Amino acid sequence: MFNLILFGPPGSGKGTQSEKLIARYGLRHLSTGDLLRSEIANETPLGTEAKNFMDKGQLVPDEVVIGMISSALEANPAAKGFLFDGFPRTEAQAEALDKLLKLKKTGIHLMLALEVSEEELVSRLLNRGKTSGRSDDVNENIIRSRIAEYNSKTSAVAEYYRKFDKVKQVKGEGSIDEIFAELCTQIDKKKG
Ligand code: B4P
Repeated sequence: MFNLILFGPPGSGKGTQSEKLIARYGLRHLSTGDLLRSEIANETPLGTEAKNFMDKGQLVPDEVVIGMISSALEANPAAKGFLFDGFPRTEAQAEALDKLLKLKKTGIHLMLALEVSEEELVSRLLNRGKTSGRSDDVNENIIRSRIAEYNSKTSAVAEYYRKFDKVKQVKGEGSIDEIFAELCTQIDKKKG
């Protein structure tokens, strides 16, 4: 198995690059943002709870997203690897993911961390908000809250994986294809 985390602040290109990476490497894409938005669209109790946090630009509670990822892993026993997009976002989520993967006798092989300036993030997300219909993309204050949540709670997750020498930083500004090429270079190096 090959398990990859695509990491970075909101708007750094995780969703965009994930689509291309799963096509190239045949990994199963697990995006907690997409899973949560699907719960909201289906008006489930979990979705109703998550929406309260997402609309304010806050992280959804750990137990909710960990439970979702655990079910998604169970539902894909034959996957040849996973691409985790937007997860883990806290140290507690990282520890839980390690435990879940250990049960499957595997682990995280690589974290690719996209680096993008705050002004570029805000401009990309406001731009996406014009067409995405996402309530968390239309208001600059909410976008800045998401970036603040990332700085206070999520950026430490990279430190967690750095201890195990699993992190590669990649410049997330430039054309989508240039960034994709650099991500592939890092994956191919790791896979050997
Ligand atoms: P996510 O769905 O993960 O959304 P995101 O971080 O905003 O987006 P992403 O990073 O994938 O977007 P992309 O850059 O591809 O999370 C949404 C919310 O869900 C969170 O705020 C939180 O409340 C909740 N949540 C999710 N996971 C959670 C967890 N594990 N724990 C707790 N809460 C959780 O795209 C951005 C825009 O940039 C697009 O318009 C794209 O076209 C553009 N773009 C991409 N690459 C570009 C480039 N190179 N140049 C120019 N534009 C580019």
